[in-house]
Amino acid sequence: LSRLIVVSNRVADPSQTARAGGLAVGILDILRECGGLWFGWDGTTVAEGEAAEISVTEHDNITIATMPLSDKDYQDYYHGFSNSVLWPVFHNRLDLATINSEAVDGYRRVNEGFARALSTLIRPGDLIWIHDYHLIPLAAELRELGCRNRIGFFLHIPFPGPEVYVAAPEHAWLMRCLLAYDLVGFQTQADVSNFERSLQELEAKARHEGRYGAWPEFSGTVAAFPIGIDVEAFAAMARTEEAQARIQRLNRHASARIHIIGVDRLDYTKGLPERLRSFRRLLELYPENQKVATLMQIAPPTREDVDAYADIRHELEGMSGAINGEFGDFDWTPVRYIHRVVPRETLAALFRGSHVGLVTPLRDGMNLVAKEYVAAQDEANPGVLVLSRFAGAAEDLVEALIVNPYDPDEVAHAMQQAIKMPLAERRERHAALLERVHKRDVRHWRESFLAALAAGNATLGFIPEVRV
Ligand code: ADQ
Repeated sequence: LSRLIVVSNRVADPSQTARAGGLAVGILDILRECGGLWFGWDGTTVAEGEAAEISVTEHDNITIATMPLSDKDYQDYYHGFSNSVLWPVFHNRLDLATINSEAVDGYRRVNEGFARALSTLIRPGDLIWIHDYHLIPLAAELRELGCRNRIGFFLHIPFPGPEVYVAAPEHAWLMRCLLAYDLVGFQTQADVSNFERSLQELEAKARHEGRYGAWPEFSGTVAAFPIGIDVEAFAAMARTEEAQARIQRLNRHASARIHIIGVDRLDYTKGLPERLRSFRRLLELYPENQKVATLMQIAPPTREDVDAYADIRHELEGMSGAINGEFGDFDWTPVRYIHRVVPRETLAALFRGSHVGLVTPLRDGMNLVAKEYVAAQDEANPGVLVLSRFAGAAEDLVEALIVNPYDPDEVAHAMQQAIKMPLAERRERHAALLERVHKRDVRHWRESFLAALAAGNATLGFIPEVRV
């Protein structure tokens, strides 16, 4: 078995597995199984000019190698290009992209630096798996340094269509960087098709301008590997006695009988103001839900140093205050808004105790909350998932109530349909969803990706039929 090297912007701490999310655990498991190394930023910054030393530690079978960034690198690479350009552009939010050339330089510089540090740790035969938009140029930089190992890339966020993709600065360079991989994995078939169309348009443009010779030949594989969760582990958390007690407390203390839940990082891609607007419409269009239904929105802070994130926080606080002021009563608070991280066990219990799971991002690579909501339900009396058509998860989870998150009336109707849905239909939809969530779980995701990376030699557009 080849040794596996995983590279991602942030690295999970193997000694803190209990607190880590499903994805981190999924990656740690495979590293433990085949022995491996996880490389990335250590989350700290050092002053300009101070040496950024790589630190290497061993945990059982896993080597963790991390390094700090300089303050300027953090600003340009992380805050600047990754989160203020690639994140909004790839999520179709050109209006929120802040484009400046220093940020691109920083992005290039950090990827070069990571490649130099990582190349000292690579052995012949290692499989290298690079994650996400922060690190698109890493394989090209490693190739420059003579690395001939098989290198795969997985993009956790959507890939936009060509008309949006070309708004990213240096998009032709970024595309060439992607062609340095042996395997490029996306969340959905829609992303694969967007990537292929963007590539074809750039090739056509280069050919038209007589520069076709300069365009690199791509011999790698492109395919969709929809990410999943550890279904059993999450379901088990929702079934504990403690979870049961929490659900009972929720029902005893709240005057509301119907619980609707949303759980998302506080990010403008998650459609939170639109969601509150839809909940307001539910109360207006179906007043029987007043004093009866509650929306619990859990939205922990992220990336608060980016302006757009501070804006969304204020907007949300204003909107939930307005709904509560207008509709609320002495014994009923329509919106419960919680702005912090909640332990995963608590989330699992809250999902299980909620009649409706509201997952309505404006754009999302996959969305694991949708899958966690399904996994946490009581099969005998399950809640209903209302899911945005713009979440990657909607490609597979077709038995959810699929909605357009921009249309508050449509989402309100779907919530009402979910509230009124007969038990037989809820069970039927849930059983079908649970089967899908099981089939494409986190193990299937990582094993099918790694099988394709190890096997190689397919051509563009080939979808490997890997069953593990
Ligand atoms: P995210 O945008 O972070 O991930 P998501 O897939 O929903 O979105 O994952 C969020 C995770 O954080 C879930 O496991 C959820 O339970 C957890 N979480 C959210 N709020 C929490 C809270 N208050 N307390 C504790 N935990 C909380 C990116 C992409 C997604 C893609 C994933 C994985 O944007 O589209 O699905 O990567 O590839």
